[in-house]
Amino acid sequence: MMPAVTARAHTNIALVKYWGKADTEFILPQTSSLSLTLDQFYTDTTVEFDERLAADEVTLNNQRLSEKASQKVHMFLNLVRQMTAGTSFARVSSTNHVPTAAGLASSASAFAALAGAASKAAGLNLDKPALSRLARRGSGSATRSIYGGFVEWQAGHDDTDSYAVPIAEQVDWPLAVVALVLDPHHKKVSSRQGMQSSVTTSPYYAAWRDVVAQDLAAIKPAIHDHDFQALGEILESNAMRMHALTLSAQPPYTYFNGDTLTAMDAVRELRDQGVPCYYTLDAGPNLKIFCEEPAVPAIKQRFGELFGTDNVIVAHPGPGLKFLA
Ligand code: 2P0
Repeated sequence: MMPAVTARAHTNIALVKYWGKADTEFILPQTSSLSLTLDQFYTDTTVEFDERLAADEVTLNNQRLSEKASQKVHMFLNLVRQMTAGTSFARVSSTNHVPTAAGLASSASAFAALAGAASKAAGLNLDKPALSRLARRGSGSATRSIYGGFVEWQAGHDDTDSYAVPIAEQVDWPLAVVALVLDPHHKKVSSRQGMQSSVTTSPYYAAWRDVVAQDLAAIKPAIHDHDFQALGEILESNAMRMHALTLSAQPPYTYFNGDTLTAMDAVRELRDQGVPCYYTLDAGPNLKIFCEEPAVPAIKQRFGELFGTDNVIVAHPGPGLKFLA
């Protein structure tokens, strides 16, 4: 039996989004993307390979997952076994540290933590680019969660050169992200299905690729110069243009609900009142509002009034993958 290994990875929020694959088997993206790793939401995962097991055993938040629910984990462990020529099955135990029912649980932190724990438990000693490539095979956004702070996933051309690079791991800028917890009223289209439908059916997809190239080129100097207005304008328009790919798909769909539109209006009103803040959102209704630290109280107060203080969570830049003792 090999020793158990525990790894912790934080989730990330993309400022320039990944929304579409060039290769669905290897999870190669259509474009590069750029994110900020967040301190508040993370996953701890322990992996132990044990030759006595007859199958992989996967536990999430102390609940044993069914064969079907653990299929993605099983496939991921097969990749690790291929890399080591190992044959043992593994015991995987994972805990998501995200507010219950917040809709913030993320495959990003899950597969980044699993990549770390499973590879090390199998006796591999992967460097960060190799860990990022491995995490990518589980979920695209996990590619970026190997690093802390601002991170770019460079699309690359194939499995060997599609991985994340840190832009600024230590964020020396008092940024905050106010995350809203808005209830999804309808069954959501998974990111995986949604982005594929955008690639194959949205007439705007080619324009999206251009948008991403321009936004990536412009956001890096904004990060370097701590130019909050430039950063905010780019991340907000990039999010809206990503969501335009859902509205323009066939069949059309949206991740927005009524609360999403109310919250977007409130962000614009706050800006009009002189509170600098900009929103982004992923494949769900929850806005994440970027601001600098002095603006946090006004934003918390306004969204607490609208949606309840329990539904407003303040996050900050977070760290990359760590191994726990
Ligand atoms: C992102 N999202 O850049 C984008 C923006 C959601 C909106 O990556 O199919 O779970 O596992 O690669 O990474 C969410 O999709 O999708 C995502 P797969 P993933 O963060």
